Amino acid sequence: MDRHLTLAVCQTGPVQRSATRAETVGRLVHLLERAAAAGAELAVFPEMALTTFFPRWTLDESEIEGFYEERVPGPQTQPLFDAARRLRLGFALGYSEIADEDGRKRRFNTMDLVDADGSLVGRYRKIHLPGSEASEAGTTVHLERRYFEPGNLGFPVFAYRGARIGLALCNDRRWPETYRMLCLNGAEVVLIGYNTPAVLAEAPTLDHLRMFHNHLPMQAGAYQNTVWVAAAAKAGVEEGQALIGGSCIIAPTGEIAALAVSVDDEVIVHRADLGLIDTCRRVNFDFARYRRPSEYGLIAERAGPVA
Ligand code: CDT
Repeated sequence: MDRHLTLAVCQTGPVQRSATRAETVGRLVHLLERAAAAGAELAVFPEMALTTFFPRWTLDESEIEGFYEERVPGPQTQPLFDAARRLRLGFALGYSEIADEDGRKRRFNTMDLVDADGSLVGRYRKIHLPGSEASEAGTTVHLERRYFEPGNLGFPVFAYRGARIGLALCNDRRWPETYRMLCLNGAEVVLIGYNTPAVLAEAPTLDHLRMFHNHLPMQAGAYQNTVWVAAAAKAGVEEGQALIGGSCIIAPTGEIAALAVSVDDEVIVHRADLGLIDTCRRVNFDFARYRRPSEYGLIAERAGPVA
């Protein structure tokens, strides 16, 4: 039986601090409409799609409140969920979450998977938080560790239109564990949102590799785990900081099947053949047949210290 899922990546251009939530949500609704018109069955938006990437600044408590969502959908994000229902198109949305949990306020960098009827399918909270808690001399200010806790939901996989979907956020995409854990949990498609600076003060000699290092781990993750990857950037110059684009849809072969060409609001679409996962698995990565987890620990123990 043929199994396909038409994926849309809704890349956004910059979201400036002055933008209202209504304006930003309006942009996202428009992107969702474009994705639906192109035949998409599932769309992915960037990390922190509702606001500017505020961890680029050192802010105090009184200044950060407005960047977090207490409830999703809430009054300001409801139009997006109404659009999903109207268009019969589910989506994954990255945003900053503030939750009442364990008797205290907890903040997470979160992505929700929303069904085509506007209901919540599942939630992921970013595990790999890059940067630092306070700005450090000679480095790009990137304070996710100041504003968020590491995710506490593991790497869950959710059913959507008969496909198994995993979620990840930005720096997660650079770690092999992300794809491996999601795929051990049965993921067939991994949806990713990101905000990635085009240059880093700490490593200017690597600037020319920023896009290569964006695609390399996602293509390797897709290939080595026989999974589709769809990744949405927030791109362009946001509050004076250039963010890379390069949003893409990657096949389980590791090939880029669709690629954004701008650093602005843009939709790319690809009809993903889920059958390709089995084909690629047969060639090499049949985990049940060929992985040897029982051996990996032994090899590490035997290796001993480097002489
Ligand atoms: N948002 C996010 O995770 N960005 C990181 C850049 C970190 S720069 C210190 C990324 O891996 O793209």
